[in-house]
Amino acid sequence: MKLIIGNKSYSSWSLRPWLALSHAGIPFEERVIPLDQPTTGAEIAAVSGAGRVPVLVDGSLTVWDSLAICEYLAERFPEKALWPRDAAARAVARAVSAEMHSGFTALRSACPFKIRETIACAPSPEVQADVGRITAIWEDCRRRFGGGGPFLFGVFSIADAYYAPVVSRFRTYGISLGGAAAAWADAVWSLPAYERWRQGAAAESYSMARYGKP
Ligand SMILES: N[C@@H](CCC(=O)N[C@@H](CS)C(=O)NCC(=O)O)C(=O)O
Repeated sequence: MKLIIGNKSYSSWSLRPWLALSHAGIPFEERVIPLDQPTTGAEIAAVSGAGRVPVLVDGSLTVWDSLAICEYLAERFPEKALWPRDAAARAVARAVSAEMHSGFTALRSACPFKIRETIACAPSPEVQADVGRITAIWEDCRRRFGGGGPFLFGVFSIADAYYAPVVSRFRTYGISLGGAAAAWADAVWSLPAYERWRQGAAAESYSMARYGKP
C-alpha cells in the first residue's frame, strides 16, 4: 500500500490519512510530491486524474481524496476501528469530518497550513466564526462521546485525524484555546505519529513560493 502525499510542511489534506495510517500502525510506503514546483502538476496527474494529493494506491486500486481514502482504510482494516464502533458516535464522527472536509473556508484561506512557522494574525470575524464552530464541535464531541479516552470519540478515530491540521493552524497563527478544546488539541499534538510528521516537515528543504519563504 502506497500513500502519495504533498510536502509535510504544507499539505494538510495529506496529513489526515497519513496520521490515520501511522497512528493505527498500518504499514505503508510513502511518496512525497513537492507542491508548487514546475513538475508538480504532471507528477500528480500521473497518479490521479483529480490532480490532487493525497492518493492511496493499494495493488491495482487507486483511491483519491482524503475522506474517501480514510473511508477505504476503515473498511480495509476493520480491526483498527478507525471510525467509532458505536453507531450514533460513528454517525456524528462522520458528520464532523464531512463538515471539516467541505467547510471552514475562511479559516483555510486566511490561515494556510504552515506547520513549521509561527505567524502573528488578527483573525477576521469570518475566521473567528470558524474557530468558534470548530471549538464547539470539539467540546461537544468530548462531552458526549469522549468518556473512553482523550480523543473526540474517546479512542482515536478519523475525526481526530480530520481536525489534526487545525491544531497546527491554531498554533501557527497564535489562536489560543481553553478547557476541553485545549486538552483535546494537546492530546492530538502529542501523538507520536504527529511528532513524526513534524520531524518530516522540519527535514524538508523546499518551500512553496506562493506561501513565501519559511
Ligand atoms: N478534497 C481534497 C483536497 C486535496 C487538495 O486540495 N490537495 C492539495 C494539497 S493539500 C493539492 O493536491 N494541490 C495540488 C497542487 O497544489 O498542485 C482531499 O480531501 O483530498
